[in-house]
Amino acid sequence: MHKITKVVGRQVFDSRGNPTVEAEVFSNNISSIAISPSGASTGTFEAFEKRDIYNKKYLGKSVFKSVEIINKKISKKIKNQFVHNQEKIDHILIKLDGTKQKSKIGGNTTLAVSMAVKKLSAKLRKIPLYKSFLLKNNYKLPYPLMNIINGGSHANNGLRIQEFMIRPDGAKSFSESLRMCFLVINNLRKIIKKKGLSTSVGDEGGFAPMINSNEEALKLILKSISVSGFINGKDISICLDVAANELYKNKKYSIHSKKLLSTEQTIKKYVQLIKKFKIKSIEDPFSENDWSSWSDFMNKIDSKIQIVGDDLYVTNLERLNKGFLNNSSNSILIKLNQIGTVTETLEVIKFAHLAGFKTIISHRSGDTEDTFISDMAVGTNSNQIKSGSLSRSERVAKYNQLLRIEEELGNKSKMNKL
Ligand code: 2PG
Ligand code: MG
Repeated sequence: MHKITKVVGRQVFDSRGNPTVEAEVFSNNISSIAISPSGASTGTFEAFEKRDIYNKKYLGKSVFKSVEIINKKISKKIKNQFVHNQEKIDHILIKLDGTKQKSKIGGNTTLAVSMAVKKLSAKLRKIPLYKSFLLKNNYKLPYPLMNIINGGSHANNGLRIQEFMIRPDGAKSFSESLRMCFLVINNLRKIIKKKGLSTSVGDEGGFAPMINSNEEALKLILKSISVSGFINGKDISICLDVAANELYKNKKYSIHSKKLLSTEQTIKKYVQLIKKFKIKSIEDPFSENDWSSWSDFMNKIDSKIQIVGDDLYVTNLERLNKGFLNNSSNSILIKLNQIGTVTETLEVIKFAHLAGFKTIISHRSGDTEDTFISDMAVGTNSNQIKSGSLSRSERVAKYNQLLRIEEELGNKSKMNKL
């Protein structure tokens, strides 16, 4: 049986150029590395992200304290543990922190170690990482949710909605799904350029043109779908992440324009948008504490529309349970660093599936070359994966890993159901 012999922490950088935590876990001379990502539009109930706020050398953003905790405390605590005993190791990390939101040692500290242990276990067992999660056979590929126009806190334009995404519903294989997105993105670039707007990209690799109306962004996408020869709502669907936490003030929302509207008016506008643009999925349409608006919305819309809780649930079992009881949504976004360990993340996914929720595995807006989430999406039978656009290597790396998995599965490979 393989035992952990050493854990090393180090500070590396994420896609926004900010410091982040990397952990390397050893079993004798074999090791695996994992890196924690970092969000911009974060939920209040997420695991705490530890940074050296008083160290001005990196403007308060360095993670040397986390590195020290890994090298001194965590290394000592998990040394000699069996590598394959993920749950036990994760519980040691949870106990070492001891707080509800990992506010002592940081979810970014625990997660890097937890993911590195998972990777090392698969490596030592000589199995691909995706085979080490919940599923034992019948692996399927997730549909990509590609964020092709960036707004909100991920871009400097005036777009209020954070993510305008496409999902290639008509694709029969993962490689085909990428080809479809590739075509739409290339046509969108041409359309944006023709309008004299900038084709530079935002944090998640989608275009960030200087436009400020949601409808204008949606019209650009609509056009690029049809120019590519696809039918909106059939071959390709438009999906949104509103990230409404950022647009909530005095119980009102400024989603559709700068004007603050009541929940009732906001729902009415959503219903119009869904109809006009055949939108199939909306993430975080309301703020994280506004539970009643979520269930009001669910009661007003067609049950086929995917309503996704991200900041609402923060990959937390208690909050998901509340959402299940309240009929708040029918789908959950899964982000490992919202909770801080692999074991807790898998518990949330298992519960979500039992409750009939769809699971969408997600990157963070500050991400890295780590492709753990691609394997996790396949290994947990998750329907979809959200990893930005087909641009910026930290985004594309996740899609490339899925291409490799698809190739390895060969003619057994199938797409998951939507
Ligand atoms: C989101 C994410 C990822 P961030 O809101 O879903 O797209 O953004 O990592 O900034 O929270
Ligand atoms: Mg979100």
